[in-house]
This record gives sequence, C-alpha cells and structure tokens, in this order.
Amino acid sequence: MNTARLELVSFKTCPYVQRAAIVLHEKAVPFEITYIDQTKKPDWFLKISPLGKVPLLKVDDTVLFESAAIVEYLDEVYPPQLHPADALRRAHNRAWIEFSSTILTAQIQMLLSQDHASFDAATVRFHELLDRLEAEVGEGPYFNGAKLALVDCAFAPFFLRTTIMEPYLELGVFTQRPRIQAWSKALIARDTVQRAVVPHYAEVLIDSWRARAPLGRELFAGRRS
Ligand SMILES: N[C@@H](CCC(=O)N[C@@H](CS)C(=O)NCC(=O)O)C(=O)O
Repeated sequence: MNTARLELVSFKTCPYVQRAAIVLHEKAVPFEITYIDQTKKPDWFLKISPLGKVPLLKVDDTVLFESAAIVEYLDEVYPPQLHPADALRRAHNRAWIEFSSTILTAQIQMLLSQDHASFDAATVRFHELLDRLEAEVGEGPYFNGAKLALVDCAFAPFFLRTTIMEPYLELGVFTQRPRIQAWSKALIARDTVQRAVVPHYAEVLIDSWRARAPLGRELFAGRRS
C-alpha cells in the first residue's frame, strides 16, 4: 500500500486539475488540495512549477506536473487500473485524451475572443471538433463501453463546464449529438466528478468567465434557457 502524502495544487476552475481529482476520487485515495490565485501566483508555486501552470501533484517531496503524467502515475500506483490493459486500446485512449485537451483549448480560445467575428469563427472550429468526437463515441455509457477509463476522467471536466455554460451560450453542443449527450450525462452523474470541483462550481465558473472573457458580461449576461 502506497502511503505517500499527496497534495494537488490548483486554481478553482482548472479542468486539468479536476481530471486528477476525479482519478483520485475514483481510486478513493486521500489527498489535500491547495488553491492558489490564478492572477497572483505565489512565489513558492512559481519556484516549483516548471511551466507556471496547474496542476501540480506533490508526492511527498517530488513535484509532478502535466495532468497526463499525473494521472498515469496515479493509475500505475493506485488500484483499480483505469487505463485499458490492451496496449493498442491504451494508445488509442491516450490519443483521445490529447483530443480532450485540444477541445478544451478550443473552447477557452472561443471564450477569450475579442469580438463577435472571432467568437463566431471559433465556434465553427469548436463544432468541427465536437462532430469528430460524436463520430468516435460508441454505444456507451463510457468511451470504451461499460468500464470507466482515464479517457473518461479527462473528458468529464470539459462536459461539466460545457453543461454549465450551455444555458447561457446556447451553442447547441448536445443538440443532434446524442452520443456525446448520453456520455456527458453519465459522467456528470458520477459522485467522483461532482466531488472534484469546488462548492457552487457553476456560479464560480460563470463568474470567472464573466470577469475574464472580453465578451464575458454579454455572453454570460443571463441564462437564455
Ligand atoms: N497541458 C497542461 C495544461 C494545464 C493548464 O493549461 N493549466 C492552466 C489552468 S487551467 C494554467 O495553469 N495556466 C497558466 C495560467 O493561467 O497562468 C496539463 O494538462 O496539465
């Protein structure tokens, strides 16, 4: 039994940290979480974070960074194993984990648009990625079928934030994409996903984008549906 002390360093809304928190909850591994201010990163954090980014996972005195490296470490050390046992399937899942980072980045870039023309152009790219994903998803309930895997833990924070934003943005993310919709619902229903975010996450997330996005006040003025 591994008894290392685990500390996750996070911003309150970081989806990459939430991936690690979901994996830790799925494995029932105790950990501490330290939140820092994204706009005022403390010196101790800048000293130990090679890219100035979260997540960091401190494993006793060793600092890990990059969510993919962190969750693969957790998966190797703490049961149950979430990555598929088959090497080809595992590589395929890793590729789609990378895709989940790309779609998160596309969503963030869309929200950071300076004007409506850039926002509209960014939504086109976002929808293209969603269509690709819809074509890849199987019968469910999870990416590989019946068993939850690391790839699901990577997508869950994206689906959670997208579900919270949809009533404001009304981009039609889930409309005509039944597989993504069912997969998203199955993930969000998991207690381990709900416990990976701060209390009142929906309000915290919307408030943060209202403040951070150039078009934030307008995009998140009020729920349309
Ligand atoms: N590839 C990294 C991405 C992590 C990332 O982009 N984290 C964001 C917060 S969600 C960050 O720390 N950005 C630096 C900043 O906001 O200054 C991972 O998977 O861990």
